Amino acid sequence: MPKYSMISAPDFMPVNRLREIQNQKFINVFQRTYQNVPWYRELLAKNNVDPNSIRSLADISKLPFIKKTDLRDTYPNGMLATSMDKIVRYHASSGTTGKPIVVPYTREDLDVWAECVSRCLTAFGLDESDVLQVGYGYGLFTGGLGLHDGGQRRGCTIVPVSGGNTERHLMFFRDLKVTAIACTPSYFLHIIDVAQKIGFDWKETKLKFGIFGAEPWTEEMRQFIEAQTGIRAYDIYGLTEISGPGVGGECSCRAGVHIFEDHFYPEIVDPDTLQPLPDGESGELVFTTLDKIGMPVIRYRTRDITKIIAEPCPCGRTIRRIGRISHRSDDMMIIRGVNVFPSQVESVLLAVDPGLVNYQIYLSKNPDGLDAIEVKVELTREKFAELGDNVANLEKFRRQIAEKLKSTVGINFKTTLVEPDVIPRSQGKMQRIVDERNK
Ligand code: DLL
Repeated sequence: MPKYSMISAPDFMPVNRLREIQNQKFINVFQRTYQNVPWYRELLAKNNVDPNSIRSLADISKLPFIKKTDLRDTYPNGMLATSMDKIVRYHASSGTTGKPIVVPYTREDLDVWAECVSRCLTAFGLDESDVLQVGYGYGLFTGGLGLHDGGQRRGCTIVPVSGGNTERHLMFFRDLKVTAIACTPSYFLHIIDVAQKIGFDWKETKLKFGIFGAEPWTEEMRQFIEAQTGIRAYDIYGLTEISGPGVGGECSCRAGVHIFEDHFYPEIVDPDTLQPLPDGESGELVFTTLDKIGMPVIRYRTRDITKIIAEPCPCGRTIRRIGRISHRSDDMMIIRGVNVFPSQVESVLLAVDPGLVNYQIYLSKNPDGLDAIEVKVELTREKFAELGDNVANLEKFRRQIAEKLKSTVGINFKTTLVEPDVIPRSQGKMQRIVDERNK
């Protein structure tokens, strides 16, 4: 049995003990939220739920869900469940429309968050000897400060570069003997791109771990990143409303994301009927925060689509896993009746050529009012040098992609090849879908 630090011991707790803890914490957080948040009392009254009927975790399905719009509508402090003098920090998630969702944290909330990120790092294999460079943005976004505090808790040396400044990232990788980089997968693609342009040699670094999350990314993308740089890439998951990065993360088996269930209770529900789904079935991930003091949420709908993997993981962790988040329900495009996700497009492109990592999907309306979908695919420098001035070969390559998209996804994509450096790069979350339907 490998040696684990105290901090990761809860990951290996006997399941019945874990369920007992969840049960006790659930009753406590439910009662606290009911007593302290008038909005929640009204929600229960509107849904005819008698709070006395909630006696254990088995009763959770009697409770209504909390939606993203509820947090927006109660902006800024309508969901606060403690007094303001206990709040030591705010973070916010920026959404695409309207007001942001702001989340207040107490000292205890920050403590649980740092513990969970630290448990993720332990599961990836980091320890006190590691030098962790943080390339997630610092600020209201939880990525930067989340990895910073968690990495420090793990005892790593932190290099807080934040997003941007790509050449400085590369310089520090080499000069500060950085062993781990944490950033969005799309920003790491940009780092790889810049490294290639300036002739950076990855072998001159000690980089071993990539800690990637905050947006969906595919297995094919993992293989591309690893082949280019020689690191091992790990998935870290989380969302601001629940805490930030570190709601879950992979272990060395890399066969799903372990959820820190002693703090965040997961459920999967059918996004249409809202009925709970059995383990193994895909649906919307819902969380109840079991310890949150500042802004607890009970049955919060994440809009992330995944499934619970109940089988024990070979790593020995007893906390359950979820499948990688392939997409958010908001990112699902319905094109002529067919459900399409950006991750399907990504898998197809990378299967045709592992370098086709820069792409964007455009949605528009045909003159007849039907939805049209176009994928713009950026050629790699090598492919551009090989095909650039040969129109027939370019067309052949374009058709190869279009046909593979049609046969895999089931609809016709307008497929356009573009030159290197045309698709906008991102320092944070990459916008893969450009929706021009309402323009
Ligand atoms: O993205 C927190 C985070 C920071 C996670 C750094 C991991 C690393 P939000 O900005 O609130 O918080 O966005 C949360 O991002 O509901 C998912 O849709 C998506 N997301 C986060 N991690 C992953 C992942 C942070 N590993 C939203 N895979 C979530 C797929 C992810 N999607």
